[in-house]
Amino acid sequence: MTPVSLAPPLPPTSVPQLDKDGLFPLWEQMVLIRRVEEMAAKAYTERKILGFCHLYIGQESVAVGAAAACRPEDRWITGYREHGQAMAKGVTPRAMMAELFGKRTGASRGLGGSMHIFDKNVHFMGGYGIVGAQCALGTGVAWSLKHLKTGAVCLCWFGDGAANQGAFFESMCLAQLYKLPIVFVCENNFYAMGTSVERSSAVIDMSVRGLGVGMAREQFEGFDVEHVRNRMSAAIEHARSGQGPVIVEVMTYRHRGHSMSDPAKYRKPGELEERKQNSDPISITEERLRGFGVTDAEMEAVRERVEVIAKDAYEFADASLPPDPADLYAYTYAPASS
Ligand SMILES: Cc1ncc(C[n+]2csc(CCOP(=O)(O)OP(=O)(O)O)c2C)c(N)n1
Ligand SMILES: [Mg+2]
Repeated sequence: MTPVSLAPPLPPTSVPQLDKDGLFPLWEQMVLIRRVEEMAAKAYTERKILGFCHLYIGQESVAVGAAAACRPEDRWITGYREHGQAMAKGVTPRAMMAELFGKRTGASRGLGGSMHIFDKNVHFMGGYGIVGAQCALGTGVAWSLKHLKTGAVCLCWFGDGAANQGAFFESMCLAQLYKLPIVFVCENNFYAMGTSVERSSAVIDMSVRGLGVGMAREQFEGFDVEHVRNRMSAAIEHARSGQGPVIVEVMTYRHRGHSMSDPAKYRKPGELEERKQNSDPISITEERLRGFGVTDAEMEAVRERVEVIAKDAYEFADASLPPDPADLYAYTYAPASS
């Protein structure tokens, strides 16, 4: 019997530092994601969007930084707080908003809604409403990627609450055993619905859960989009090179409630304001861009462009038709192959 192997540390990143031209589009993408979600919040209050709606506002740097570290063929699979991840992976604001509105032009043809955005064309393998379920599904995706020798990696996203689910632990065991090309990305936003991590977990560094199966792990702050891109690059390179999976825990914070119907009585007084002031990923990147000499006028021009795209998404969704009732049972099972 060989002794238990300790997980290797993640290597330093090999990607070059971003200059102004590299950082600017990442900021622009974060601004777009936020504005489209603000538009979704407005549509929700107008009852254009029904059912659940979990906003990603405050966490944009995590998805955008991760996307900057990925190749287009890499797969993403995630939970229900997925609007930002979907757009970062390439789902268009129109397809996303139309899905939220439950329209046939939506990414999932209006049959999925906010929690079930899916877009095969950009390898976005879905949001899922069962907490932790995506870990098992993502492990299956990674299994197929390995056996089809695609060279692609699966990013499997979940929250601090999902890190207590049995499916997550079981998935880690298999993924490590078979050295699958998967990065488990735990977005620790400090709360699972209204329960803080301290109240739900004895060990609050979720990434150390990987050590039990010998998985490479790391925990880092996710408010600086470039830092996320660097550490995610290291994790993805490790998984892509065949060395096996990685678990990264990205510390982040959501500015909005758990969902649109959250009374939000569980935060400490002043906590949200302090976080918005000091840890807002968009403001942090804005400061860095100013350091590169970017002017307020240049940023304003982007905000105006983003406003047009977000409004267009809203109007497109509003004007689209609902799904055809004849399609009620379509897409539940794959068509039988002939
Ligand atoms: C298996 C299962 N248990 C419980 C729920 C109810 N539920 C929905 S969201 C949620 C909290 C999950 O929190 P976290 O994983 O931290 O993700 P976050 O909402 O913070 O992004 C719970 C318990 C569920 N959807 N599925
Ligand atoms: Mg959480």
